[in-house]
Amino acid sequence: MTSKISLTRYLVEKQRIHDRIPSDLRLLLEVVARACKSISHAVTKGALGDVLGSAGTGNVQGEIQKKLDIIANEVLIEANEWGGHLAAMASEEMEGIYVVPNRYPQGEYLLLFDPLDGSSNIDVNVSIGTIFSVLKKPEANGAGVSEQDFLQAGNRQVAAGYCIYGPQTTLVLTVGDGVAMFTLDSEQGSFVLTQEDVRIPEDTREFAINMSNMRHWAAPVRRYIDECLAGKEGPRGKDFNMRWVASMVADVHRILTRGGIFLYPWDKREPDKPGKLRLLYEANPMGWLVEQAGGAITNGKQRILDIQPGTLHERVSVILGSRNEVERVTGYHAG
Ligand code: AHM
Ligand code: MG
Repeated sequence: MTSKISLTRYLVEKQRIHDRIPSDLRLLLEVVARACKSISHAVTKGALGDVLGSAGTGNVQGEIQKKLDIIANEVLIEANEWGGHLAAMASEEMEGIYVVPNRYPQGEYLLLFDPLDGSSNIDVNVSIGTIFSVLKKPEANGAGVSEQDFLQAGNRQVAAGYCIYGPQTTLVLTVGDGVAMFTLDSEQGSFVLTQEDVRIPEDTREFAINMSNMRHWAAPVRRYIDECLAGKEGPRGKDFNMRWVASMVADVHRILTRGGIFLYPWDKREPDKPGKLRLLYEANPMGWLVEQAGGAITNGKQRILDIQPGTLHERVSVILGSRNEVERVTGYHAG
């Protein structure tokens, strides 16, 4: 009989046998997973738990917060602040960083998260998720911790992942040696390894983009989608399918599962904004996962993981997924 491998065992082996992660990082990832379990529980309750609807407040990006945005943010903070492995946290839902209070020991890691991605899907019972990224506090900056410490390029991440709350709750993780997926066994209360060495096919016939913004796109994006839509008779010589969940976690999860390309590009609606998605909480962690699975991610001009962030809530244009398609769209931008 093959025994099931829990997330705990997987992480212990990553630490002990493969020497891939130190014990503090293992503990941190365990705590994040525990918080995701608790968020999954709240999500599942829906109307019965009085967690649906708007909280009546706005976040730093001027977006209306849902009750679950706030609940998920609090769950992540409360779970992580006392363990001794973190120096500070940053969230899409908080204006500034959250420094671990003095009454708790300070660790050397920084945790960044989008507590509940796909907020517009909460009330309609469509998949949503939590996205997270882990950085190390730069040693050069002394004992304290500041916003500046978070402004590190995505290639400095030491762990990244997401947890999708869909028909199943699945945690997807990388610590830099491939991507693994863990499905929540709700009877046992533990995440069980269900796929290792996730690979994204290099080619695809499926794209994901919000087509309602078509008239606002830049020429290279328009050209790429026009060519996909032209199908067999067009320059690509094949038919394409389209999917758009409007939850990045769900769209990325599909791409990790069967390939595809996802675009949330810059557009003319707000020309001064580089894009809608956030570099530190969304693009970097998803980007590292995608690259670790053999895919690619760019902003049309450069690899996203090489971008030096200037501010905590910086936005970015995102093109990710099957390598050959991402390279094609990026090439159109160069031309
Ligand atoms: P959120 O973090 O506030 O939920 O916003 C991010 C989401 C992504 O999950 C998704 O890809 C995108 O916004 C959908 O945007 P749109 O509604 O413009 O299609
Ligand atoms: Mg989000």
